[in-house]
Amino acid sequence: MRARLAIMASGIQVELREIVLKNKPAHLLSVSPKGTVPVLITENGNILDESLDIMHWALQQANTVNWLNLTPEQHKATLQLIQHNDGPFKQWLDKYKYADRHPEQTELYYRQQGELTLSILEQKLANNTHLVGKDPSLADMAILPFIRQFASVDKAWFNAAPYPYIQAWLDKFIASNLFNGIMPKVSPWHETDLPHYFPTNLSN
Ligand SMILES: N[C@@H](CCC(=O)N[C@@H](CS)C(=O)NCC(=O)O)C(=O)O
Repeated sequence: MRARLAIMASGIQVELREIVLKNKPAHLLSVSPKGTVPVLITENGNILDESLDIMHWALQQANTVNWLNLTPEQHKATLQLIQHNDGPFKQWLDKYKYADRHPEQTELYYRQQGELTLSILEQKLANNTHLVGKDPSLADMAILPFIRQFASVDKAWFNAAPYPYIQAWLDKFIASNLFNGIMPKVSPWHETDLPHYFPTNLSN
């Protein structure tokens, strides 16, 4: 989702092959044996198989958004936030989402571990409209999809929880053209398909 956000915001278009994780195409595994998505192959054949690398690649070609226009302090804060998100927060999120598969602790426990991160983000958003400044940037777009997942586990709880700044930040994201532009479902790719492009319509 974060890779699609950066591609869409950058005003570039890529060929998109939707993957079913239970049935990974041989070509995917041949270019990136670790078998995670997303994977992007650039025109000169470079393989990018980390979503953050794809975000950077897209944003470096863009003149439409300034998500990488960061001061050194903002850059440092961005790295810290994303590292924390992709590390401990994502681990707690996965356990919170699938608490029944991790019976060593309760769902409540996993949620509370995730909330340690929510408190940090809430504090940032209370001081600024976005995570590292007044404008949306890489940190927001790299992290928002995960907060959306966290919120979705128990919407009623999340809506009543004491995170007004996160709630407003997430609501605005979910209402944005950018978010809605990346959401339409795409059918899984088959070898015989004609190319499918993303975004389908560049004027989106
Ligand atoms: N660090 C990677 C993580 C990617 C990742 O874990 N992707 C999941 C789907 S969201 C995946 O491909 N899992 C492989 C599988 O379930 O087989 C990135 O952000 O690019």
